[in-house]
Amino acid sequence: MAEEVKKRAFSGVQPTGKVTLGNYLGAIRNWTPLQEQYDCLFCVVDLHSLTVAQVPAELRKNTLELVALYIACGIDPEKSALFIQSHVHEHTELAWILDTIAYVGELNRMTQFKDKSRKHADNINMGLMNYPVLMASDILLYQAQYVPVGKDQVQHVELTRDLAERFNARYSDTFVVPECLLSKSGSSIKSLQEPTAKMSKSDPNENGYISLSDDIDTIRRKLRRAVTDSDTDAHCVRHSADKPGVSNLLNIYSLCSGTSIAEAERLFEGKGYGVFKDAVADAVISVLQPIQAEQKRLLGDKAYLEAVLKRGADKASCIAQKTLAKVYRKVGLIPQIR
Ligand code: AQP
Repeated sequence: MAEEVKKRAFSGVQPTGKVTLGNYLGAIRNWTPLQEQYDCLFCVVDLHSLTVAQVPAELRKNTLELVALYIACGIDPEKSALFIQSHVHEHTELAWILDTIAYVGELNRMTQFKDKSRKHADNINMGLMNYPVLMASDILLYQAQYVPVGKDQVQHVELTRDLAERFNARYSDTFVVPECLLSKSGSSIKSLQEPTAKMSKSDPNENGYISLSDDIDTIRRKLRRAVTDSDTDAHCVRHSADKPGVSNLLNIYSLCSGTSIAEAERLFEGKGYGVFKDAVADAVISVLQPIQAEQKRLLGDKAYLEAVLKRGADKASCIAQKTLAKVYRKVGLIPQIR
């Protein structure tokens, strides 16, 4: 009997700093169950992180820490390919081809480009604008059907779909047109200080985010300081659009404790924000502590991490080479005789 071909899923995180609870609940955590169903590739997208200024030694450290974190969060290198983007040179090569069919106007309209241009006004480089084209290349290179991401990346996946369809229409069927896989409740974790904005690892206000490497005291302190809502219903733990701060904390509590939001509202009825925030901290700590311990253990075993990365890059390269060769042929480039 013919073996069933699994559909493919691809995703990645940039090693731009300390990974946040938002990255974890919105993306990484949702990758683990996919490994059973799909052929998964998970990438540390180091080339993307160069779009904002990096200290080279820190970038190297963050990259390795992120590799260990993926495994500590449940990515199993026996099931999924885990690799570093810059180890597979086809990512940048395909990005160039896609650049030739991407329009300046559509890249100019990307929300992340506008946000980051505001935040890094002294460094609005071409890479920042080109970021979504490189991301499209990451995905299309592997003919991935599914891209598990948080809400903030949906616009980039839509652009990836547009580029795939445009290329297919111009040069005949080549790319799988991918779809987003969004988790129901973790797709947008908000800043603890500004609960209408997303929690982000490059937030200059450290109290806005919980980093996956924060210690117990820091997690408690940040959650106690989290902005709540001063409405007539003050101290009422309720999930609603007019209470973005409390709703965000309820969301975090629910995702970390496995309690539904309705159940959590009942649990904290009449108890006040202080008790609620301490319970959110307990729930977050219980999720992060085992991850931190495992990440630390893995970082002590460099040889293992290197072997995982080599195996991951070998598997990824194999798929990437095939796609790129097909693309080069379709656009009219002459293959090199070897
Ligand atoms: N607040 C969030 N809630 C849910 N999901 C989130 N993601 C990011 N923030 C949240 C998801 O995490 C994945 C990896 O993101 P990334 O590091 O590649 O880039 P990003 O989306 O730009 O994340 P950050 O934390 O805001 O990074 P910086 O500050 O460096 O730009 C993606 O799937 C994203 O949706």
